[in-house]
Amino acid sequence: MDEQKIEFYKGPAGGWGALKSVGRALQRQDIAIKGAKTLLSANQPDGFDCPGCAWPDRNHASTFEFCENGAKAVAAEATARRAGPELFARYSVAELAEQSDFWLEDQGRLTHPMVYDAATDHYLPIEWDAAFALIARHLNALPDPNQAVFYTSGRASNEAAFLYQLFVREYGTNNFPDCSNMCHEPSGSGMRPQIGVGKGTVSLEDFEHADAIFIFGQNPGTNHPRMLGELREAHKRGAKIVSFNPLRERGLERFQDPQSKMEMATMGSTPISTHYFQLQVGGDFAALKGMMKHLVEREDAGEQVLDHAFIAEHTSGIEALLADLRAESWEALVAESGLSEQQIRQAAEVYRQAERAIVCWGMGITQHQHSVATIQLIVDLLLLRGNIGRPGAGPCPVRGHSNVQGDRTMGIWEKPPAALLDQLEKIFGFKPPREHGWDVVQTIAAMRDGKGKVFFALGGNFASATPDTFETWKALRRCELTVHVTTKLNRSHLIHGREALILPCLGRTEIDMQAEGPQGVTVEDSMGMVHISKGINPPASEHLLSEPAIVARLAHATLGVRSRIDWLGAIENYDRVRELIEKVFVDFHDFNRRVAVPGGFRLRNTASERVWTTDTGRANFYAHRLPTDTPVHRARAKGLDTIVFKLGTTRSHDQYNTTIYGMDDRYRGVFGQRRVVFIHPDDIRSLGMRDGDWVDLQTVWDDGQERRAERFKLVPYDIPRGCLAAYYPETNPLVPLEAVALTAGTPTSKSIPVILVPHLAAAPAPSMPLFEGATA
Ligand SMILES: Nc1nc2c(c(=O)[nH]1)N[C@H]1C(S)=C(S)[C@@H](COP(=O)(O)OP(=O)(O)OC[C@H]3O[C@@H](n4cnc5c(=O)[nH]c(N)nc54)[C@H](O)[C@@H]3O)O[C@H]1N2
Ligand SMILES: Nc1nc2c(c(=O)[nH]1)N[C@H]1C(S)=C(S)[C@@H](COP(=O)(O)OP(=O)(O)OC[C@H]3O[C@@H](n4cnc5c(=O)[nH]c(N)nc54)[C@H](O)[C@@H]3O)O[C@H]1N2
Ligand SMILES: [Mo]
Repeated sequence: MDEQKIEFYKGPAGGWGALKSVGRALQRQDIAIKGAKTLLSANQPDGFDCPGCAWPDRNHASTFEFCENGAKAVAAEATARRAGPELFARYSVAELAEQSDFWLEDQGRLTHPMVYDAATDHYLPIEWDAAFALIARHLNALPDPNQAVFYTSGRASNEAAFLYQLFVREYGTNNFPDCSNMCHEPSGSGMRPQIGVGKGTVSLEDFEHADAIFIFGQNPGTNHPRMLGELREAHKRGAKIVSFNPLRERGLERFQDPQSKMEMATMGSTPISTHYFQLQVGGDFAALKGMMKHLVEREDAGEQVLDHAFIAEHTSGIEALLADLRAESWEALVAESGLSEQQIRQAAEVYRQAERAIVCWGMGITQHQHSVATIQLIVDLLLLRGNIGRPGAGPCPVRGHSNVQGDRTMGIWEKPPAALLDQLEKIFGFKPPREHGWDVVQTIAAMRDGKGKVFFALGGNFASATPDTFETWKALRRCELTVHVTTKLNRSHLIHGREALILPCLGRTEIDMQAEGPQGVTVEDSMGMVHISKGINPPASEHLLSEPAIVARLAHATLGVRSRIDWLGAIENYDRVRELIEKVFVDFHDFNRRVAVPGGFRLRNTASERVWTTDTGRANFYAHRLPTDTPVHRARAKGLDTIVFKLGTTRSHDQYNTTIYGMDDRYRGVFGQRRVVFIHPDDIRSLGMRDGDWVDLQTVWDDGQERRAERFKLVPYDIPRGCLAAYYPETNPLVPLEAVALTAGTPTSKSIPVILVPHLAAAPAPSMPLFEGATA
């Protein structure tokens, strides 16, 4: 294992550090020349879509855009390592479960479909047809299709996602929990009633015109490295970049562009943020209200701040918002945001002085109890000055998984709009279920309570990504059947139902050969651009099937002659799947032709045209009272004799969600380890503890259940007092299942009320190794 150390990182984000790190990643995966060639095909017009993140490509039709974490994601998939039947013959499931998450994925690509054998506690190879027959038998035996659930992770292509929702709805349920439920769900829930679309309205060109870019709760240096290129350019032409983040994140401070020969040769770098506001975890709500209050005060003092013409022509509800802002007290806004009145006014002045403004946000905004309201305040702020639907302005929720936005567009949604169901009925002639299905949290509760019996996952790592880990594990273990379509071995395959299958699939980087030749799939990025993705590597094993093929063959096996759809015909050539997509969704007209153009096409976004498909036919302002009833407020009101902290769980630089690439978090100065908790030095002293002490984190909750994550090292950090940060997924056992964003159901992974207690070396080890290093 690498040396464990904590060392302040002095360099800029990007630069040579990023190049070195890619070299190591390729070496780890035993990739030589092939890897380099694979990297050069990422985000090329005739290559595959990078499986890293959903940030759009600027030069989709020209040069390769270097991105460290994109390269790591590609290397992880194109690895030369294999996890074949020998691995499963050598280790029982109980033995595999003893291994860390890092070790599991590090075994490499899965090569054969596997079935769980309870008699020996081993996974054994199974033929594809037998696997599909097994699933079909379970599905057809359920008295009610709503006892089955179909999870999706956001890497699935449009084609796979479309066929999947079609199959599941023809089968008879809307139980579509997906990773979006844990991610940007509140963005859609907030914006849809407000501006008529659940997506951002900006495109990359808008970044060239914005005078100010606000970034709330995002760490692009790690999670969207290519976004730094846009921010760097914006900074260079004098745009103001304003970050709101409790932690000082390196990538939001300085960036050395590996694409710039000049910066690389001279060790130069470009500053990113012109303003950095280190607010309290969850303080954005109050900060946003404060910014708007400042604008209204200036307006009331006789200045022309608001865009009255826009407000009059395009919006509804301004009076209630203004009244609410006028009544709000600065004292409360300061207390809740953790920023001074002057800081809030300063941020608001940057906004006021900008002719055109963009607001970006990520998980720091979406994973709280009041996320939906916070997002509506962001949109209010934009609407006050007409910053939607003109160049250089608009909301920009920055999505995570590379096709998470496309999956939702294709109908992966537990709350499908009636219009989609009508359309499916009209075109395919079956009666889709009308009742809404379960989201992620509802699915876990339903399986735990015995109401969900068959769990099928198209990608992802449900057992590790979800909240309240042990409740989730109980839930999965109560299932009659669990099935995972996957590229690599992960925890979810070991926390299985009475019967279980692992179905290995092709990755994005691989050639997808079907009856009529090699196929491409399509994806939609965070800004609504749809383009084709074609693999270039030979498949990791000859036994792999593509995701569309798995879905189609399963549908054929399950529905048989009952079905109105020619499943096997559809996958002979994915053009046929796209023809079905275009029949259902008008925005995909001429799909095959338009996606054949290098770079693809942009989906229509009505809000960006100032067409408001809302209940009022206008953009709606929403007024929201400052909340004082969050779990953290309640926990603090208990009067415990120790500090109740607000814990935000976050990603390290060496991970992709639950996939751990390595043990370093370079920009935060953490090396060789992950069980750390970032804390203000004065809080360490107040607790009577010292740097480097080992602590357990314990959730303060009302249901009498103990939620504890053990053995974390205290790391003094530039973070506000009363706040903590630690990595996900190690901290997921701390998130109570019922702690969700109001109306969106998203687990509140960024604001968990916790206390710290000294870790007793003698404490019994957890019964199962909890993620990497837990038992070290
Ligand atoms: N390399 C890599 N790329 C990824 C991923 C990955 O794991 N690795 N994951 C992908 C996915 S699915 C997603 S959703 C995105 C996630 O990308 P991000 O949205 O950047 O996600 P996080 O790392 O969880 O946290 C973001 C930031 O929120 C800050 N924060 C925490 N609490 C608060 C708060 O209350 N207010 C504010 N203003 N900030 C807060 C944290 O300090 C952190 O800087 O990235 C995608 N891209
Ligand atoms: N505490 C806490 N919890 C969180 C979050 C947080 O910030 N804090 N973030 C949440 C967010 S934003 C998200 S999006 C979720 C992520 O939840 P998921 O999407 O479920 O998790 P991932 O870790 O992205 O899934 C990784 C697995 O996907 C499989 N995989 C990779 N490529 C492919 C492919 O091409 N096809 C298929 N079929 N499988 C593939 C691999 O087996 C890999 O093990 O986690 C959420 N959970
Ligand atoms: Mo995500």
